[in-house]
Amino acid sequence: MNPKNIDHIGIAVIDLDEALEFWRDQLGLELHGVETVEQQKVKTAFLPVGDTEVELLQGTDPESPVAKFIEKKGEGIHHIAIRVDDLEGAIAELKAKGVRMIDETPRLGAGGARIAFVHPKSSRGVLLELCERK
Ligand code: CMX
Repeated sequence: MNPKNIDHIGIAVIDLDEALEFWRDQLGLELHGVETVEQQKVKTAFLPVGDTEVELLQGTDPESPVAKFIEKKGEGIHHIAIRVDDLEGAIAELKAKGVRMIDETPRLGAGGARIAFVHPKSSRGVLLELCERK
C-alpha cells in the first residue's frame, strides 16, 4: 500500500477555541483553517507542523465518535492518519490480510481528503486513518 507519511494526528478536545489557546497561541502553530465535517459530526481545526498536521477535533453531537471518545477516555490523541496514494488499493490489501476495517469504502474527510478507518482492535489500540489527497 506504500504508506507515505503521517498526514495528521487527530486530538479530541472538548472546546476547539480553548484548545487553540494552547496549540496556536502558546505553542505558536499556524491555524490553517476550521471546517465542520457533517458526516463525521465533528468540527476540525488544522495546524501544520512540517510535513504533517495537528487536527483538533470537537464533536458537534453527543453521539459523535469524538464526543463518545472524550466521555470514555477524556481529551487526548484520538487517531493517527497515514497518507496513501491509492485508498481503494490499501483497503483491499488490508482486508486481504485479515485487518478489520471500520470503512470498507472511502468516505469524505476534512479538507476534501478521502479517508477510511482501521478498527483499533486490529491496530493494537490505535484508531488508524488511511488518507488520500489529490
Ligand atoms: N482510539 C483507540 N481506541 C478507541 C477509540 C480511539 N479513538 N475509540 C474507541 N476505541 C475503542 C474503545 O475504547 C473500545 O475498546 P474496549 O472494547 O477495549 O473498551 C473499542 O474501541 C470499541 O469499539 P466498538 O464498540 O466497536 O465501537 P465504538 O462505538 O466505541 O466506536 C470506533 C469506536 C473507533 C469504531 C468509532 O469511533 C468509529 O467508527 N470511528 C471512526 C470515525 C471517527 O472517529 N470519526 C471522527 C474523526 C473524523 C475526522 O478525522 O474527520
